[in-house]
Amino acid sequence: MSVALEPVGITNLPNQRYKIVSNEGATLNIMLAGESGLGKTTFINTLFQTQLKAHITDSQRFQKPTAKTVQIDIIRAELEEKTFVLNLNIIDTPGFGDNINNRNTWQTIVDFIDEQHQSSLKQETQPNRANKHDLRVHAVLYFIRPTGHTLKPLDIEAMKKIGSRANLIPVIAKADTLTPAEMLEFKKKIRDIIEYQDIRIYSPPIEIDDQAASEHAKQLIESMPFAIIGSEDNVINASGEKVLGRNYPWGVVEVENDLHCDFRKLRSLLLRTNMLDLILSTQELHYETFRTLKMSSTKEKKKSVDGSDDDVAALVDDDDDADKIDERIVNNPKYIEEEKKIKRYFAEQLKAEDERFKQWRSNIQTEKNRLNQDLGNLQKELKQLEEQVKSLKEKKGYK
Ligand SMILES: Nc1nc2c(ncn2[C@@H]2O[C@H](COP(=O)(O)OP(=O)(O)OP(=O)(O)O)[C@@H](O)[C@H]2O)c(=O)[nH]1
Ligand SMILES: [Mg+2]
Repeated sequence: MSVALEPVGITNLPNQRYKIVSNEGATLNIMLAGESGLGKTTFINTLFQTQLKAHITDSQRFQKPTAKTVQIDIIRAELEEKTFVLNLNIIDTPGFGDNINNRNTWQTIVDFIDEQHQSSLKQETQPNRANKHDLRVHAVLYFIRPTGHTLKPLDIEAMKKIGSRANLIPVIAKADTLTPAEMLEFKKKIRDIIEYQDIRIYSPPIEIDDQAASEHAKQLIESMPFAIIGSEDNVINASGEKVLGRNYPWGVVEVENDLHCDFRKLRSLLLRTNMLDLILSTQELHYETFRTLKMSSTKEKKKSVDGSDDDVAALVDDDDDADKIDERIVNNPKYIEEEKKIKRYFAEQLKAEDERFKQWRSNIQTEKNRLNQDLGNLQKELKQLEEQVKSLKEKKGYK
């Protein structure tokens, strides 16, 4: 899909690190997670000011049969702004938290993130890398229900898992349902939980040599978790302007008004100031962590089999399957040769021991014979001496 857009700001991207992304534009993969009905689909349509995805109505949502697992829907779009092309993949996950047992509801999401890293790792070891298809998740927007109270255990668990493998950006959905005071309070509570639970969230880097950029980054950090309002409709605001927003009997809430929500800040982070950092940190931090963990676990498996570190790269592509690895190692000619050598060595050792035992037994036998011989001689001598004593006694007249 190629969509003509009102400028969203992606032309600013080349200002970040032009050369890295200029050739084929950039690829940005954004994942949406969080409970059903929180406005994930609406948000993405709002962000790109176009209906990238048609979303189900509330009545459809309630009638929908309960899915056993979280779905993964990938929406691809190519956004063009002036000469800059953004290849966008939105990974929507409808159905999150819909089930009766939601304990492992985050598993599908986490598996998807891991699978993308795994497939990049696989492609890295392939000779033909030209058509490398990259769906590594650069940012996960995690939608939090605007309860005003606290985070659910499900959210805490899911955010912990996601934050350890991707850039996690928590957002408070439907910000228009809380008053500004309630929102401030709720944000503080969530920040406290994030800190207490040691949940790793994305933090825009602060550039010391760029005053304006570092100010902006600080502002972004302070605003987290971003409170957002999504809307696909235009409304007329108090000053008579046509703006994206939602109509209420008491007035209008505006998507792009900083007094109403943090939508603009989040958009800036995703598409302007931090797009490249999201992409690079996915590569340099999350992917490298995954790679290191994967490599060391593969090494461990191989080491335990033959004690050497070689040829790890040749083993990584199917490394989840321990049996396959064992099979490949067992069929490896180097291993077969090694095994033969060990067997030969054992056979020789056994033979030598056997010889030694036989020798020892025959030595014992000889010794026994010698001792028996000695004993016989001594007994003979004793007898002779006894006879001498007897004949001497008779000579002297002893009785
Ligand atoms: N008040 C309010 N309603 C919103 C907002 N964003 C979305 N909605 C409404 O919430 C409902 C659900 O929105 P969706 O975008 O379909 O929700 P979703 O998270 O994609 O839901 P699933 O696809 O089922 O996971 C719709 O009726 C939206 O109009 C918002 O910021 N404020
Ligand atoms: Mg949806």
